[in-house]
Amino acid sequence: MPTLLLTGFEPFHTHPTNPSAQAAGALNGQTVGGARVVSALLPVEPHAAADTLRSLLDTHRPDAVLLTGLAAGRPHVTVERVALNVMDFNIPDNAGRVYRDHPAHTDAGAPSAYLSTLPLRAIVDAWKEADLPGGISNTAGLYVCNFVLYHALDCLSRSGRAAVPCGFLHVPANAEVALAVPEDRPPLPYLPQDEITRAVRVALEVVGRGL
Ligand code: PCA
Repeated sequence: MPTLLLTGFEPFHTHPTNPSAQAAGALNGQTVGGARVVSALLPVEPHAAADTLRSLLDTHRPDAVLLTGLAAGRPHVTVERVALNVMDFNIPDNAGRVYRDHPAHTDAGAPSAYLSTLPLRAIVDAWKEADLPGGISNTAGLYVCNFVLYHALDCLSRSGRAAVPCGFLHVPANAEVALAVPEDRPPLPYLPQDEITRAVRVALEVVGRGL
C-alpha cells in the first residue's frame, strides 16, 4: 500500500494549539484513498523543521507528501501553489529568531521558487463536493511553512523524486485558537476542528487516489 506522509506543526506565536497538528494526529495510521497515512509533527523553527522533514522523507520514502500548517486569519482551507526562496518573518519562530530578507536556501544555484506538485484544482473541487469551501493560495507567506515547503520540494527534486506529489495545505484557526485572541484584537475566522480534519482527509483522498 502506498504511504502518504502528513505533517502538522507545533503551536507557535500566541496560539494555544495548532489545528494542523490535531488533524495530523487524528489521521495518523488511517487508510485514506487507498494509502496509509503516516503523520509527524514539525517544530516551528525553520532549520530544525527541514532537518526533521528530510529524515522523514528518507525513513518513510513516502509516495506523496502533504504538509499542513495554521494560517490564522484565513477564513477557509487553502492549498498552496508556490514556495519562494525567501524568509521574511513578521513574528519570531519558536526559538525566538527572526529572519529578514533572507534566502530559504543559500546555495547559489537554488531556484527562486518551487511549484507545488499536488493536484491543486482537484483538491479544491473535492472540497467543494464535500461542502467544504476552500481555494488555491498563491502565497504560503514567508515564514516557517513556506520554508518547509521549499525544502521539501527541493529535497525531492535533488534526490530524483520530483515525481512524488508534494505540497502544503494551510488551515484556518479552530475554536480554541479563536477563543484565545485577546478582546482588544480583531476576531479570527475559525472552523470547528472536525471540519479542519475532514478537509485534510478529503485532500489526502484526492492525492491517494492519484497514486
Ligand atoms: N503556520 C506557520 C508556521 C507554523 C504554522 O502552523 C506558517 O504559516 O508559516
